[in-house]
Amino acid sequence: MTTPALLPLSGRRIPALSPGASSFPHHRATLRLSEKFILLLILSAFITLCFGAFFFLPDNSKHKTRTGCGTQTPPPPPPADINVFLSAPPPAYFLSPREEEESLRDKIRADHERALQEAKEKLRKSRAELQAEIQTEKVRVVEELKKKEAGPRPLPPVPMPKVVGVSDGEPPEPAVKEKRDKIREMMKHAWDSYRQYGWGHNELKPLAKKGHTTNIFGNSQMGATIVDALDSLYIMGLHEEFKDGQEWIEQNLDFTGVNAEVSVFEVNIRFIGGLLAAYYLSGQEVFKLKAVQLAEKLLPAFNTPTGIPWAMVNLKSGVGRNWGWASAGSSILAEFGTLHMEFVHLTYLTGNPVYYQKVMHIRKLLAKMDRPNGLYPNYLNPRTGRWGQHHTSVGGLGDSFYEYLLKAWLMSDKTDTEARKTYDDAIEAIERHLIRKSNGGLTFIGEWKNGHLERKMGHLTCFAGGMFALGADGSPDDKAGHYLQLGAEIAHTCHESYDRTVLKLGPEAFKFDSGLEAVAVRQNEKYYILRPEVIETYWYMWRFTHDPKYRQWGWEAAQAIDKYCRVSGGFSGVKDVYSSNPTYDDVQQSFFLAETLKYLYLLFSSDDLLPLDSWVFNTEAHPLPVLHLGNITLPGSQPAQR
Ligand code: DMJ
Repeated sequence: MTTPALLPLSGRRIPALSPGASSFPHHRATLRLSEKFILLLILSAFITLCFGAFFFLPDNSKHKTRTGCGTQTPPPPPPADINVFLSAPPPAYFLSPREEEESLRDKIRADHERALQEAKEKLRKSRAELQAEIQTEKVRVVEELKKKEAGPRPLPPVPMPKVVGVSDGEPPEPAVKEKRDKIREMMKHAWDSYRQYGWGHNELKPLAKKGHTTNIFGNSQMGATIVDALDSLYIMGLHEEFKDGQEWIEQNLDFTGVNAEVSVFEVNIRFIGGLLAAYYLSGQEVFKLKAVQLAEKLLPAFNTPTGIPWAMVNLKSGVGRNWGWASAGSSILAEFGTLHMEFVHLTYLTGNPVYYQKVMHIRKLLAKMDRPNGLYPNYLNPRTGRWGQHHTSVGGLGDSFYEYLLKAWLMSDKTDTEARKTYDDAIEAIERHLIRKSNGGLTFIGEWKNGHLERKMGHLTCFAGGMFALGADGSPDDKAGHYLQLGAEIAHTCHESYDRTVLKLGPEAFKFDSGLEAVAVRQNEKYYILRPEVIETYWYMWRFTHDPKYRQWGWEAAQAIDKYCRVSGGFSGVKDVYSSNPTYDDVQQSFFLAETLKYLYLLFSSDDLLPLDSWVFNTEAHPLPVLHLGNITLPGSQPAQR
């Protein structure tokens, strides 16, 4: 792989600079740099002339005149603080008004003559000399920019958290090993296909065999699949592939000047989460540096009247805005509520309190707000600080907000009791208003819309089974058994949503209404896009219960994915899980490598691989170590309290 001179994420490489070459060869609508330079010279000489004429002309304030600069009115008097414009004239209080005027004239005359002299010299130079000069200047500017923006800034040394269980041996049971080997083979097929057809693009179109991107990445080329897949490659022992990904990141992942409007949430969970996990697993500094550089680019998103971040931010300009479809310009709960884990780690690693403060500010603001029926609506207006539409969901728009409350507590070595309490209160309200049993006895989590329960559950909501199990230990009133049971019931319901389809893959959303039980009704809810949530719940349930049915269910899903989603160019989503002849959506999602395959691999691994008392998985399945802070206090925080 070659190293381009400058590598913007947009994939439009700025060509290596060669003498006389234009920086933008395909855009002759604009001027060449050399032409711009000459124009600039002429313009500056002209401005100097105008400025000089302004002072040299006799006092003409009584007459209307044309100064040569196009004005028809007398020139205004020189500004009182003329020193701002002219370098170092004698201090005015030493001179009489007349001397002051003389001094100014001399200065202007000298400036004028120098400018003319420089212009003459430039014009005397040959074209080759001018080009060489321009070239030198360009190289200087590029070097300076590189140093200023892209150059690695050393981060303060911090104690590396205890990193345990980053690899394990082969599973002792041959049947388990065989399954795990199969998952690794699927990972290799997904990665190799992306490597071959989509390298550097965000995702892969496995049928068209080319790169794919979406608006969450600002339609730029940021190699999302590479960053998202790194830690999965690492724990699966695919070290050559990991190295290949690392090299791409070292040479290409550069956020300097990238003019892309990205989703703050997606970039945080996939890129920052992915880079941090890769750093902790491998110890390679480059991942930490890239994570921090990117995080800095996200910070302007928090510049809102309330400090609730915009959903999107332009990485170059820092201008933020919200999705057009979100209730009255609102930010989304699951988006601004899913930054905590990564941002706490950023402060830990950099010593910069800003990340911690941003997320704690969000938490404090939410704590002060009234919650209808104790529920958090999915929409919050970042200008007014008021809730938007009263819609509450544990699936899309709400999901990972609850997940991050629990995980903030776990990640803090259970010292962040405020997060735990907030989680417990939220789950208590959810159980009261959203969780029901269907006529057929399936426990489901519905959606609350303006006081009405919609008896529909999303594939995304299925992650909650794992969350309930993960939060069981430490739940109030010793309800651990209850929450483990609730997790098992959700896992069962979600398994049913898979089992009741033709492909044995779950639909995007399914109903519990009018005699329907865990099946999709609308055509646009019948797709499966390689999502992980059901398998994620199987894995957590397996870790907490070791009930073999979870491995069995996971294996069923893996086989179905391999049978119906695998194509020669990778893995694709399918549009209808109830059709024996499904069509493909032609997208290999980056989360398939980050999450779906990772959770499957872990399901057939021992509990020693990424043990849950040492690691907490972010919502994109990127493992971050528990911070045993002990006596260390995070910058910007209060001392840890047990
Ligand atoms: C992932 O990007 C994350 O899990 C996120 O929290 C929501 N869902 C997708 C995958 O379905």
